[in-house]
Amino acid sequence: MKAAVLNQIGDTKLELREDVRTTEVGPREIRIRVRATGVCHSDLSAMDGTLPALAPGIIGHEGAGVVAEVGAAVEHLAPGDHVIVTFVPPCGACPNCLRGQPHLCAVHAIAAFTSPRFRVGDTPVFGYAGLGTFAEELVVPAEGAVKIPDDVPFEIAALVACGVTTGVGAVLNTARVEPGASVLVIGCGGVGISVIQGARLAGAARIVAVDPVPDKHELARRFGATHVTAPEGLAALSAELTGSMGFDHSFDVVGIPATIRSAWDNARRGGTVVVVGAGRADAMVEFSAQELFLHDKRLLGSFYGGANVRHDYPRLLELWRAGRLDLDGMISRRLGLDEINEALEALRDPGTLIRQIVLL
Ligand code: CXF
Ligand code: ZN
Repeated sequence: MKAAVLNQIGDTKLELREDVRTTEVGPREIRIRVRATGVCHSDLSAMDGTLPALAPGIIGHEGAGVVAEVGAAVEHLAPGDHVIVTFVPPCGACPNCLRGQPHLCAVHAIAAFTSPRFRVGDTPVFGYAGLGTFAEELVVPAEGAVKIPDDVPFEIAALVACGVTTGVGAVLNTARVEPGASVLVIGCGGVGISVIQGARLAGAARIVAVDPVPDKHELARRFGATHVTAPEGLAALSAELTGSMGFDHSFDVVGIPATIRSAWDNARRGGTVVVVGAGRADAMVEFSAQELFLHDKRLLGSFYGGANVRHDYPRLLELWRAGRLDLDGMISRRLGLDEINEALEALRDPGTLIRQIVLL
């Protein structure tokens, strides 16, 4: 089959090949025919070494498709089912799953680094984060796919696999934003826009979006931001809206020390600071020992929007159906797999794109 292969970490281009195979479907695995995949910033982060990934590998982790084959022990899925994939398949039995934090299940996530599910000739090829949706087909654990209604377009479904769940989940599950709250969102890419939409859903009264790219401001307004600014304008806006007390909830959706620090600085005492951006392991953020206790802020990480995919995927799709979550508007353009390098190049430029969708 056709797939886009990352030969080495550090490569800026993927190699399109037609001789990629998946492994056989094990008893508890399924094969999925990928129909749509988003191009997420974490795919670039896998390529440039910001996030851990193995090469040779197939990246892409935001996808939807059709079940093509199921292993002998799989009961809850059948060929023909439409599904959304997940990069954290919840095993359902580990302490994290049992305590209600399935997004932290490590069982299959660790296996993704030890069991390659693709091959080129005799060479094992790893799927990024256990997936690898920049391929026509992939094999995943049966828990790695959530069945969805047949009438949901694949491109809409694909968005839910990462960006939308991560962003909306950070608001609803991690921060638990309350009606009337003031919310600050730093970074207006696909996940940032999803945080803005989540804040709108939660009933936030003020949603301030910060991004250095002017074209992102109009975009942020379209999805629910009540105020927009470049980073230099934030202090004045905080003065106007909060009397410089700071926002009830602030979200970093960039993942670099300066923006995390800004999210902290612009949250009110007793407010919530949520780090959604996926930063480097060696990037350090400084906090003084005194401010950490004195300001009484809740500094929270948010991985995968704290999501329970079996509960959150369906509810996000229901919100989309009800017209309360704009997913159609998040798609900036559609491409084919052979245009994947063009899509990655466009994403490197912090321009006007929200989500590019690759249709397979
Ligand atoms: C990432 C986190 C690390 C694994 C792949 C997905 N999250 C969002 O893009
Ligand atoms: Zn992602």
